[in-house]
Amino acid sequence: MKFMHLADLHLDSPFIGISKHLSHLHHNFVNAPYLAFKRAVDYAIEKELDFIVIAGDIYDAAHQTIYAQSYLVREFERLNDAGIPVVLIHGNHDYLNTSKYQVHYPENVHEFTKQEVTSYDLTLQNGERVRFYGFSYNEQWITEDMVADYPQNPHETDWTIGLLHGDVKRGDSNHYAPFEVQAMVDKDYDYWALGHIHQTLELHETPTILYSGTPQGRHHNEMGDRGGYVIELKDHGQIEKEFISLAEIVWQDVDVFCHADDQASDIVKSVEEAMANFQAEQQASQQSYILTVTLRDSDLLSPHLQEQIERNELLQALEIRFTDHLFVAVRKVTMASEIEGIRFDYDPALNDSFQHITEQMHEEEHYQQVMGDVFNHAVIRRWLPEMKEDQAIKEEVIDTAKQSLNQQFSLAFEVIEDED
Ligand SMILES: [Mn+2]
Repeated sequence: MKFMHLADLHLDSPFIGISKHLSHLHHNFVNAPYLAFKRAVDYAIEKELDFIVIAGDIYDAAHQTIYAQSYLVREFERLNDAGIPVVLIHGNHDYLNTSKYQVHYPENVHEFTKQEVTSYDLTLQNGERVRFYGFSYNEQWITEDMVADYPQNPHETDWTIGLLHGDVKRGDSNHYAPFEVQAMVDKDYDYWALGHIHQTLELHETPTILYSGTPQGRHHNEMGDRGGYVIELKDHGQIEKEFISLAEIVWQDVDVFCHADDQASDIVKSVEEAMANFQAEQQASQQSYILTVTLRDSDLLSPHLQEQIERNELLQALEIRFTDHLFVAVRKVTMASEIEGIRFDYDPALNDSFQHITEQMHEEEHYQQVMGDVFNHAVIRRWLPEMKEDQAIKEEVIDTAKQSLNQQFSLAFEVIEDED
């Protein structure tokens, strides 16, 4: 039997962290998770897969937009018409408030609704029977280990699959149904379809315990191609795993090298060459690219040109390249010297504390504390409540804070040097 494993679709992501100069691409970004899912549905229908499992975070928020709901229902109906079942759970982003209105999906869809482990049996067209075990989040956090509640494989069906949205037990922040891999292995299932981690990650090979990752990266930290997995379970415990590219827009890091006598037009040309390479690639991939450019050896450029680049002047000179509906755009140009922290070499203690602070900023608790005033502001709370959870904004805030620190302290460094 052959099925598709998807997770973390985050359909109604607002993408409010997109830079101003790309604002007219905002629509493309908002649409990307939907189109990635559509690609998955097209693939499943074309290859006549037996079913699709979705391991949570289908929607980005517990309050789903009408657009997201109707889009999902429409795609599920296409699968229904093709005779392809869907089995899904909800995660921490799209947790089900069961006391509120429930969405009714087409009859090919089985939705685990309870925050307790239940089972669902599916009979495939070839007569084989599959047992699924899973649960959905009914609240944002689940701190208990849910794997304990999954039964030992009773072998009452041909196949047994576990669905879980969560994270491996670690340190002191265990808010997402923390589990231990060995406990999953001990259940003796044929496959574990995991969601929550946005990159592809295999936690165990036999039996396979796998995060399929998100089909559409939402910020530059979710770099590279994204998609889902097609899993074929064969007799005698054999398994075939194939990554399927689904992303509509791919985030990429690009290095561009500077030379001592480069003037502004040379740098523009070099970045445009890099963009052209992606444009060539796009013919085959049918994907758009959003680039984060790092100018290596930017110290070699004249101080004046460096200042201009710092003021984002270069970014404004780079036009978005379109091929039909696909694009290649640069979201940010950073000089290597800005991000490498080499300006702190004169004081190892300062360097350490800089590293420590920037790492700490990534911890959710610290970040929420630092940003508390912003997030609790009446206007933000009313109009942009999702900002608090938006990972793109978080990355942007941390990047900007880093650069600002870097700039301020590097100035101090120059002053000290001058005094010598
Ligand atoms: Mn999640």
